Amino acid sequence: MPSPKINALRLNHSLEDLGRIGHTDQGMQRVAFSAFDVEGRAHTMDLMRRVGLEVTIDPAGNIIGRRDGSEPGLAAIALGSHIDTVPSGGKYDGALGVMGAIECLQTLQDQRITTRHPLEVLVFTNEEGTGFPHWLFGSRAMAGSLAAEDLTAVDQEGIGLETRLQAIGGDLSRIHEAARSPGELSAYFELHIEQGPALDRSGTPIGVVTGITGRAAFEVEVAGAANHAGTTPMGLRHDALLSASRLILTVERIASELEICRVGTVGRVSVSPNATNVVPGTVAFSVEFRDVDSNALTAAEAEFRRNAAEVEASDGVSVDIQALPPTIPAPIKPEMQDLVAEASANHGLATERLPSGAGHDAQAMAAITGVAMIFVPSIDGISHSPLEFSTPQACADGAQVLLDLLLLADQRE
Ligand code: HGY
Ligand code: MN
Ligand code: MN
Repeated sequence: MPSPKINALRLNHSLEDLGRIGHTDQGMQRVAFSAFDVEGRAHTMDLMRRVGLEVTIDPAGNIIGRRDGSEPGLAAIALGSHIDTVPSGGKYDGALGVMGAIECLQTLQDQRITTRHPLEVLVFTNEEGTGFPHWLFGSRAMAGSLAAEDLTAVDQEGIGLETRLQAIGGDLSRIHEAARSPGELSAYFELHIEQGPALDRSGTPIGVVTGITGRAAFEVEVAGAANHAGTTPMGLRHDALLSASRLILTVERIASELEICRVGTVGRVSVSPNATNVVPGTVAFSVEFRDVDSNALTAAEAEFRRNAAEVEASDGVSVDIQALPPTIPAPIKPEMQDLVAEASANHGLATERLPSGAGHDAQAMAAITGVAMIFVPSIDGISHSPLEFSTPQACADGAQVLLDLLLLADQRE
């Protein structure tokens, strides 16, 4: 029997509607815990209720929409992603997975289809980890894998998690109640834009994700000596920005020339006192290395720390390196990949198997259930930018495959 068809126009309208929340001339600003994020969450919960979901918020602020199945003893099949964006980001990253999941539930409701398994739509808190620098926060809380430093962190405004979580209906004092045990969920499926160039270049409509990258991230502070820019001889300076620049070039060298890991990035830098006529006293910057191999991340960290010790000795500065909780790579089981390929073939959609260079909530959820990810093409491979774009057809193809995937899993498990 042919599977039910999602409504492509309705899906793309819901993407446009959500895309207006936090949209500015500089791109999407729906950063986690911001007023735009609070508004986007309220909008999304309203949509979830309209498709018959019972909506709750767990202590980590994750939004959980649940619908019973015909066999209540079965563990729920979950669909989801995130709606928080990076600053000046795009309107498809995360949003497609959430709006696609809601469209699947709307289609089932329209066609009066009840699945055997209960269904859940999950909207995870602070996937990006930009405002509040600990990414995959909600999904790691649900997977029971938060570290102590996740709970004591403060964001760039010096505000802690307790306040931020209260603003979105979470509760830090009960954070560990967000954890769900293995077996509570039957599977977790995530539709997402590729955020890279592979599918667009090959003209393939659906990506079957084979694994999700790991990440080693650090907050680095270089402390030198602020001094007068006009009177301080070059040989007597301890210029924190000069030393930081040497280390920033090292990050690039570790990933490119030395090929120790796949990519390395410094995305955020702050200089103090940040004045034209003052030799910089301190510089704080972010570092992240990514690779599907944990050993490569370990080697990249070691090389970075070795270079930092050299810069300390040569420049007479101190370099403090604080590691964020590591994100381990998550392979996706072949049988879950095959299910995505089968769901795609149901609609004659060609597939390509590829790893994800981006991190996703699915990699956290892999700790407690079987996961699968569906990618659709990002035009020119652009993401985390106002230029991020996926065509309405691509978004509809992805949502259709998500629905077929859920129905195949519902029949099989
Ligand atoms: O940064 C990432 O890889 C993802 O978009 N959070
Ligand atoms: Mn994302
Ligand atoms: Mn992202």
